[in-house]
Amino acid sequence: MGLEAASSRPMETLVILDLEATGLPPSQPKVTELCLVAIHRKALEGPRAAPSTGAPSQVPLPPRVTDKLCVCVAPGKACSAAASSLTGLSTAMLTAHRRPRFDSGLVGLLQAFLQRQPPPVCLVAHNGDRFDFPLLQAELVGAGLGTDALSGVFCVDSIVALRALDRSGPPRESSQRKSYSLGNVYTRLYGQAPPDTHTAEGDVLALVSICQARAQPLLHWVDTHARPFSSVKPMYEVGAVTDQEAACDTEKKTECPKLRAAPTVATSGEASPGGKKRRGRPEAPSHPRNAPGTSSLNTSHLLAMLGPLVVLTMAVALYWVPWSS
Ligand code: DCM
Ligand code: MG
Repeated sequence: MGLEAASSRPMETLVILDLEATGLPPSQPKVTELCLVAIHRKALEGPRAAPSTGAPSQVPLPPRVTDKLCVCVAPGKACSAAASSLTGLSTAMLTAHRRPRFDSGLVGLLQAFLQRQPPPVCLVAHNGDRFDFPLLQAELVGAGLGTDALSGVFCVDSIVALRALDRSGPPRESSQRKSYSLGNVYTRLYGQAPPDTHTAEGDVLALVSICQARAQPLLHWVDTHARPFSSVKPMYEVGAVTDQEAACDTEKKTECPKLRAAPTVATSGEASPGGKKRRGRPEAPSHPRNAPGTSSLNTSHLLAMLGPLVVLTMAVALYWVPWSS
């Protein structure tokens, strides 16, 4: 996408990212909401940054200069009860509000948003290596783009970063077994739970506050550990969905002939027996002559041809029997 960057250069823009989804792996989750907040490294290095050590401090104001992109997405499959209860989002609600699917239009929006940022750009997500990055890659592939859709962009997982920073800190800290969940890290730093958890924007802003608390060491760690986003493997195998299919509302399948033809795969998105995710695309009809596995079609043709032949044979037999005796 033209965001050329060399990993040897310091990351100039951090884009804090969070995805909400229909559930957790291995359910092949789909995105229901995403939020990206782009921050220039100067905003973290600047005077607003919170002190990096000591007792819980006041939550800093977020940097004044940020770009923000928050989008709700119709997932095309049901949210788990747990996911809906955590996020406050349901497939019915997203559909009722006519949110489009994760389609090529949204990918274009993401690319344009990232393109505006001074490179090198690095995505930062909490547990990103295991959840947000592979899920985003699966959605990019599902929208018809390849895993290079965000080429030139880098990524780091803030859990990995914070663990590594603690390990390199005083032994007293690193010897403790700590939880690195977003809520627990935030509470350790600021003595209170983060607001608006499990909304994409709320989680991003909580992570921004965490980044502000550890700004200098974190930036240094990011500069030395950022990896190309294109190296992230999709969370699951997925076939591309055309824009027409993506535009079809999964809860209004009757309005979409393609989806009506394959309602089970379109609504659930669950793994097929082979483990391959299929989403709303009906099976291509097998060719009756060439393709294997068309025996039922051939049998009916054969019966249709044999029928008259049997009748003819019986007639001839009846004619000959009286004459021959
Ligand atoms: N999630 C879930 N069950 C959990 C935690 C998370 O299904 N116990 C899913 C739904 C969330 C998504 O993961 O939308 C991302 O989690 P988080 O809100 O922590 O970013
Ligand atoms: Mg979240």
